[in-house]
Amino acid sequence: MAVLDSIKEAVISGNKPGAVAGVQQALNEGIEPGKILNEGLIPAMAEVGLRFENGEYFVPEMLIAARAMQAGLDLLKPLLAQGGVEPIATVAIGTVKGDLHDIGKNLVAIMLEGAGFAIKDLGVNAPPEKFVQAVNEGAQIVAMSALLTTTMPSMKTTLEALKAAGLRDRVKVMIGGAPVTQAYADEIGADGYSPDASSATRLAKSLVGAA
Ligand code: B1M
Repeated sequence: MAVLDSIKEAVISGNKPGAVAGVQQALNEGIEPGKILNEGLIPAMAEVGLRFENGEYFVPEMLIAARAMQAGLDLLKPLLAQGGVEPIATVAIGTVKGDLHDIGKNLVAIMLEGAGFAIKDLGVNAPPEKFVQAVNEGAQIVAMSALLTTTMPSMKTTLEALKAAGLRDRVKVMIGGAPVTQAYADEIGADGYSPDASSATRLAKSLVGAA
């Protein structure tokens, strides 16, 4: 459908008004919100992720595309909720305690939302208790971001808090952020690490068996 192609094109090129107008036009044409999401917005963000991984796009292009997708998604969200489109899983995402950097975390959240996950954003400086509470409230994935070497240990503390609360077996834990590595994820017993927002969506899907 031409309008779905125009939505894709708008998101890929970071054209926010174009994405909003495309989604509105698709709704006016009577296209199901789930179809607009699955055949317009999600493949567009997947393409953006590929271009990022291939070195064709950099963080600014990805951020601009993510904003365009978010604007289109905002229009669809209430309709998707009414239509009963089920998210893949709920992700509780936050920047760990002591850390105020949120640009990467927000990008990961938007990409995950664009890939079909429900997001519970715990914000920045999120203490272990906040993650524990989110899991108690039903989150199936905990996603922690850290940009400072001094705040990385809070990821370990959060894992320990999940264990102490008897929740570790009920949740998958993924981590990321500039100083974080796969070796660190292995060391603290996280279920996965991803280096960027695009691969974070693949990791999250594989963690819940939706790859
Ligand atoms: Co800060 N800062 N900062 N800073 N800051 C860094 C991180 C730093 C590397 C700069 C430097 O010294 N070269 C350095 C950290 C050194 C270290 O510990 N190794 C640093 C420092 C020291 C500090 C302060 C301590 C400075 C001071 O006050 N003396 C202070 C700390 C405040 C605090 O947090 N308590 C501080 C403050 C700030 C600002 C508030 C001014 C601002 C943050 C604004 C904001 O986020 N709203 C800021 C910024 C902007 C930066 C830099 C310049 C850029 C970070 C960024 O947004 N990158 C940064 C230097 C740099 O990186 N060049 C720096 C873009 C973003 C898209 O990338 O966050 O890496 P990133 O996210 C990527 C991946 O890492 C990954 O996906 C994202 C997209 O691909 N990813 C995940 C991230 N989270 C993920 C989670 C996942 C998976 C992937 O799964 C859950």
